[in-house]
Amino acid sequence: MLTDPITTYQPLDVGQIAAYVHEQPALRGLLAAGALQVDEVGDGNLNQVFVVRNDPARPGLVLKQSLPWVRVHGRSWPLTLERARREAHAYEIYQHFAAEFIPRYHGFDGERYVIAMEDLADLRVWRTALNAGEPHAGAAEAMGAFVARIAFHTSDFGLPPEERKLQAAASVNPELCRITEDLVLSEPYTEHEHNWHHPALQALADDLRADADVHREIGMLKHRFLTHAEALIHGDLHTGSVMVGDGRVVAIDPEFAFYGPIGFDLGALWANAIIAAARADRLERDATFRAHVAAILPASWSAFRAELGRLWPQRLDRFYTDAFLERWVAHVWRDGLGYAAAEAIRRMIGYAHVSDIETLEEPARSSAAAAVLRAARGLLLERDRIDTPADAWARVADELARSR
Ligand code: SR1
Ligand code: MG
Repeated sequence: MLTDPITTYQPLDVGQIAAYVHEQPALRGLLAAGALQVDEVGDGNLNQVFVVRNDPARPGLVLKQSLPWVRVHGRSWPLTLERARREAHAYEIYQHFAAEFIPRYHGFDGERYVIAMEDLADLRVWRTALNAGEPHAGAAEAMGAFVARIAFHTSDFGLPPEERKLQAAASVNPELCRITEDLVLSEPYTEHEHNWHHPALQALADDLRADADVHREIGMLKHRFLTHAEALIHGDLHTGSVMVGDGRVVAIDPEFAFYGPIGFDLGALWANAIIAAARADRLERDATFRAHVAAILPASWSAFRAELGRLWPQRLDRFYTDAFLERWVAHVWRDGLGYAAAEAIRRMIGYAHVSDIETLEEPARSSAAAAVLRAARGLLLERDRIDTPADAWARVADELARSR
C-alpha cells in the first residue's frame, strides 16, 4: 500500500540530532569529544538544516534533511523527498573533479533523507554579500570554472559514451525538473495563481505575456531544457546557491541537478548578476562595487572558456576538433543568454522572487524590477545577435540607465 509522505514522514527535530550523530561513528568522528550543540538554520524553500558543533566558535557539521513539501510565502505543495538523494548524488560526482567548488561531503542517509556535509559557517551567501554591497573577488571566475568542469567531466568530452549514458540514466530528477519547467519556463508567461508582482509592473507583465515572440523563444528554451542532456548541471546556480568568503567560493544546493543544457547554469548566474546590478544601481552603490557586479557575466564567461580550453586536450574522443569546440561554446553562450533572461523574468513576475529586489523601498523596488524585465526581454529576443559579454552587458547597462 502506498503511504502519504506528508502524513507519515517524521522530520528530525533539534532534540533528536545529538542522538542521530552519536549513532553514526563516521559522523561522530568528524567532531571533537564533548557535548553537541545543535541549531536549525534552514531558511530556504525546501529543507531543514541543522548545524552541529562542539565548540560554538568553530565550524562543525551540517545535516540537511529534505521535507516532503515546498514552502514559499506560506503556501506549499507536496514534493518528493528524493531531492536529497539527487543533491547527494551531485556532490558524489562533483567531488571527483570540482572538490574546491563544493562543500566537503560526508555522506547520505537514504532512510532519513539526510545529507551530511561541511559547516560553511565562515562563509556568506553570495546574494547576501552582494545585497550588502560587498564585493568578492574571484567569485564569478570560480563559478565559471566550476561550470566548465561540469561541462567537461560529466559529458561525452570527459566520459566514455557508455558511462556517460549510464550516469545520465542514474541522474534523472523528474520532480525537481518539473518545478523549473513550470516556475521558470512556463508559468511566468501565463496568468497563473503562483505569479505575483508589484502593481506598477502590470503593463510590462501583460505586454510580455502577450508577445508571441517571447512565447516562441521561451518555448525553445523549455524544449532544450527538457531534451538537451549535455551534462550533470547544478540546475539552480543562482547567487543564493553560492557561498563566498574565507578565500573560498562554494556552490551549494544542487538538488535540481540533472542532465541538461550547460547554458542553464551560466544563465542562472548571469540573471542574478543582472538583478544584483539593478539593486546596486538603485541604491547608488559606489562605482567600484557596480563595476564588480558588471564584471560577473564577462568574468564567469571568460573563466568558463579558459577552463574548458585547459581541459579540452584531455577529451576522450578526438573526433571533436578545436573548431567543433568553438561552435559548441557559441551555442552555450546563446543558451546562457536565453536562460539568463528566463531566470530574470521569473524572479520579477513569477513565484519565487529575490531579496535583492524585494528588500528595496518603493519606488526603487518596482523601478529596478522593471529595468530587469526590460533587459531580460532584450536578451531573450536579441540573443542571436549578441556575440560578446561586452555587448550583452552594455544592453543591461542601457536599460538600467534609461529607467533611472
Ligand atoms: C518552489 S522552489 C522555488 C525556487 O527555489 C529554488 O531555489 C528554485 O530556484 C526554485 O525555482
Ligand atoms: Mg536552493
